[in-house]
Amino acid sequence: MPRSGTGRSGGRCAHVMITLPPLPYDLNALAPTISARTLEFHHGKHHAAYVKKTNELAKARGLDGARLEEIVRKAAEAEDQALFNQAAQAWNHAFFWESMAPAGQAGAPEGTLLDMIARSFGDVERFKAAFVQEGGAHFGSGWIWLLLDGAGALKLATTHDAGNPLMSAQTFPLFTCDLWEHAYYLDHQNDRPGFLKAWLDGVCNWQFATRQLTLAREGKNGWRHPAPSMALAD
Ligand code: MN3
Repeated sequence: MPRSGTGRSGGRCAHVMITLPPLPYDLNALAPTISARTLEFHHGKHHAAYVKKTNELAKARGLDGARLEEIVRKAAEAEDQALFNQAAQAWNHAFFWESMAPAGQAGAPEGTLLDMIARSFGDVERFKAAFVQEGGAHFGSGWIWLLLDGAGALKLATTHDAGNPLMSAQTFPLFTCDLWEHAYYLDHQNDRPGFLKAWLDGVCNWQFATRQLTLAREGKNGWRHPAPSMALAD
């Protein structure tokens, strides 16, 4: 088990822990699409709980100190649904925060990304309609992803509950949107399609998607969760 240089401090062991990444913007930066109150609970309660439980379960499984991507993969391989649910949700939420930008700073599809959207969906408006339709039709909790597939085409996919594309070498996520009711209910009530439309038009981070696409095309790793760091824990 990894230890700090001192190993122990005040009777508590130092462990290498997954940390809750801070939001990359202010709590009110995504309003009115996502209110400060939604973001405060979503990040500070929901996401924080997934991180906490991931650390507890990873430690119990001897995965203390592993990167989050590795924990997700090992949990999936071991069919450890309890750990997979927590770890994948921790990863999905961190990726989701990066998938958004404050209104006015979100950019628009340009260049290669725009060309690929046109090739895969017809045009941007048809892409948006497909995103709202697929995300709106997804039954229950989950996520919608814009993916680059192994053939070099863009496609939309939804996953249930904590599911994510990390297990597939054939798909590379460009962005995701949370379809769980806690993501939109305070602001949009049951109107998930309305939330998805506002999300695409207002806060979808096209600059992040462009960066992911570039990394994928260069054969590099995409966005990774911040490395685990030393923390004091019981
Ligand atoms: Mn969520």
